[in-house]
Amino acid sequence: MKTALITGITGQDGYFLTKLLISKNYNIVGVVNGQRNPMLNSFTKTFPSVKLLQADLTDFSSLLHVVSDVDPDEIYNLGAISFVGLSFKQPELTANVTGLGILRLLEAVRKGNAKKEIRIYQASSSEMFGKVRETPQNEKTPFYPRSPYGVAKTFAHYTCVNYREAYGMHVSSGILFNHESEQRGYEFVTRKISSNIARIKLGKAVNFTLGNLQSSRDWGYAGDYVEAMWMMLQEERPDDYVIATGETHTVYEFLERALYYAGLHGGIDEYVQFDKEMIRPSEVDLLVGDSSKAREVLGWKPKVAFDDLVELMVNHDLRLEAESNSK
Ligand code: F7E
Repeated sequence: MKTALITGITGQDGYFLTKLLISKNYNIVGVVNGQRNPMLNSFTKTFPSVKLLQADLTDFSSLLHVVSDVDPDEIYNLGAISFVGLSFKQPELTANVTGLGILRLLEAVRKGNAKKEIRIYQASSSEMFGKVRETPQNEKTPFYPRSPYGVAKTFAHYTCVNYREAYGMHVSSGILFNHESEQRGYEFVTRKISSNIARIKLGKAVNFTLGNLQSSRDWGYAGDYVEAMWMMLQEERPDDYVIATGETHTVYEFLERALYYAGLHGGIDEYVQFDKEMIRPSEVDLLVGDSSKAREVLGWKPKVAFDDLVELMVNHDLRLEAESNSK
């Protein structure tokens, strides 16, 4: 039985990866930090067999202990300050957790002197492409990050490349484009839209606020994307892979589709007000990924299309809101 150690296990990707690895009969250990994680209760209820240990990506000694105690076959580093908007407000914290976190983890693996080779997955991000140098973006496209989050992820990405080359470590990075689901945090634009539209549909709200509706993202389904993470670590040779659908849509289009699936037929202005607080000091205007390498080498492909993604998120939030009425 293989053992996987997962940082950031209580987030969206942690949820789907845990489900996938349970179905593959892994022993799973999650890293959790801090005294109060709001997601902890629901996570332990959903996954009672998963062991959780206290450690923090900003605390090298805690990582060293966890890696040595657990002796994992695979490590998935999903832990990060992952909200781009917040990274502008807390750039140093973002650099420390999102950037330096993987450096500490890699050092903990190196210093831990494990007898077997530990395979490591790093959650790299399409935010590294930022002000894109070419379209679509692939593994060879130069990076031009546009936020403290993107800068930190770029540092982390190159750290992984360097540890692979310098020490021969089995470290792979998935350059994941936006991936959403019914488990997505409410601060991200897709979930903000699906949850607010559900509230409007059920008469609990009349409108909500958004910022820039013109940016374009390559949105896939998180459940599909965690499969790619696992596939990367099953390869003999560690490498970097773009994981994306190859389709791009504006925030406006996501909003339009969500209104349609909720059966709200008014104009967008009726439901959405502009909030200048949501405008970022520098924005990523257009992302669209070319995942040919992952498709050819790993045999990975996305299964959930854009319209299906919007529909499933809206339906889920309509159900959630209706259930909370009946309680
Ligand atoms: O923003 C615009 C916003 O916060 C998408 C993270 O998972 O994917 C994600 O980063 C777009 C941006 O995601 C609101 O300005 C408009 O252009 O959902 P988001 P993101 O910044 O693309 C990458 C791949 C990651 O790695 C990140 O960790 O939507 N937008 N109005 C808004 N965004 C938010 N959050 N809230 C608004 O009200």
